[in-house]
Amino acid sequence: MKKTALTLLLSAALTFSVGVFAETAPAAGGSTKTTKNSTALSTHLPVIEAELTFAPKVPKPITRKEPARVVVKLEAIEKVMDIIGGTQFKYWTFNGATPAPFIRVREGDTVEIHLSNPANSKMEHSLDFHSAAAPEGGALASNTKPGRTSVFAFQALQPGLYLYHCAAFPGAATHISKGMFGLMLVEPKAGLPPVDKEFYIVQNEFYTQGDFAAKGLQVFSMEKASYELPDYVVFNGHYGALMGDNALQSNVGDNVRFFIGNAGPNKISSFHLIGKAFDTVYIEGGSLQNHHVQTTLIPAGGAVIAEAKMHVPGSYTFLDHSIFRADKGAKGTLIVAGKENPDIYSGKIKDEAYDKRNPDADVEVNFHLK
Ligand SMILES: [Cu+2]
Repeated sequence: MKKTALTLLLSAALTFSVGVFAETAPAAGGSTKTTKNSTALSTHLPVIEAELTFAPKVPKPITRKEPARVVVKLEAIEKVMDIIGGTQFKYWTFNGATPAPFIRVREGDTVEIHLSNPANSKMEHSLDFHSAAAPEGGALASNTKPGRTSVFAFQALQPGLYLYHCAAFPGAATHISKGMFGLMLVEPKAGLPPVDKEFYIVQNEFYTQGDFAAKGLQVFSMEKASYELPDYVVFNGHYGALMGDNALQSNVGDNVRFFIGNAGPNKISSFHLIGKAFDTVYIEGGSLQNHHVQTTLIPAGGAVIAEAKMHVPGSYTFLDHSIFRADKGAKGTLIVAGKENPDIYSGKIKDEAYDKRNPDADVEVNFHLK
C-alpha cells in the first residue's frame, strides 16, 4: 500500500474510532503485517459470521436485540458466465456471483470485512460500502492485490438499504460494469415489520463490443459505456435471471418485500410492478416512506425497499419502465399462486361484437416492430 493511502487510512481510523486492520504488506506471498488501531468500540462484542445469500434470496431477519461484530467474508473471483444463452462475458464478482451476496446487519453492528483476492487474479479489487462512514467507503482499507486478504471494519451507523461495489483505483467504473456489486441492509434497531416474502434484485447494464446476444466471449466496450449505450440492462446479472423457471414465487395474500438496488453504472431505473402499485416504498432505501406508488426511481448507485400486497393470482411482470430496456433484459416475473379474488378483479366478463368503423384506421403507414 502506498504511504499516502496508509496515512489517510490511519487518520480515518482515528477519526471514526472504529476497529481497523490494514493490510500493509507490499506484494503477494509476503508475510502478514497488520496495522491495528483502537478497537475499544467493538472488541467486546460477540463475534458472529454473517449469513450471506445469493440473489434472489435474502438472509433471515435479525432478531438480536444487541449489537454484534459481524464477520463478512468476500472473495474477488473473475469468472466467465453467460449474460444470455451463448453469450459469455468475463465477469468480475464477489464470491462468484453477480450480484454479490446480500449482507444483512443491524444498526449499530460492527461489520468486519475480509476481502480475499486469489493469487492468479489479474486485477486488484476493493470495496466501497455506501453504508460505511469512512473515506472511499472503506476502499482504501480494502484494496487487495492478487494473493492477499485485507481485513477492515466499520460501524453500521445508519439504517437503510445500501449498495456496495468494487472501487479499485483506477477503473472503479469498469469494475462495477464487470459485475462487482451487491446490497447491504442495515436493519433499524427495532427491525423491519415482518412480511411473507423477501427478494433481492439488482439492476445493471452491460456494455459489450459485440451486439446484443452475439455468440461467444464478449469484450467490455469502454466506448459504449462512456456514451451510455448499453447492450443489456438486466436484473440479477443475467438476461432472464428472474424469468421462466427462475420466476419469483408468492401466494395470494402475501406481503412481498423487494430489496432493489441499481448498480448502473449509468442508467436510472424506473422500477415498476405491472398489476400492483407498491403499498410502501422506502424512498432511496432510507427511512422516508411513501405509499401507493406505481413506479419508483432508483438512482445509479442507490436502492429502494418496495412492498406490495398481492391480492389476485397470476403472473406479474416487473421491469424498468424505461420500457425499451425490457427487451434488453430489465424484466422479471413474480408468480402469485392461489384462489381467484373476484371482489378485486373480475377477469373478462364479456366479449361481444362492435361494428363501428374508423376511417383513419385504413390509412397505410409504414412502421417497424424491429
Ligand atoms: Cu474490482
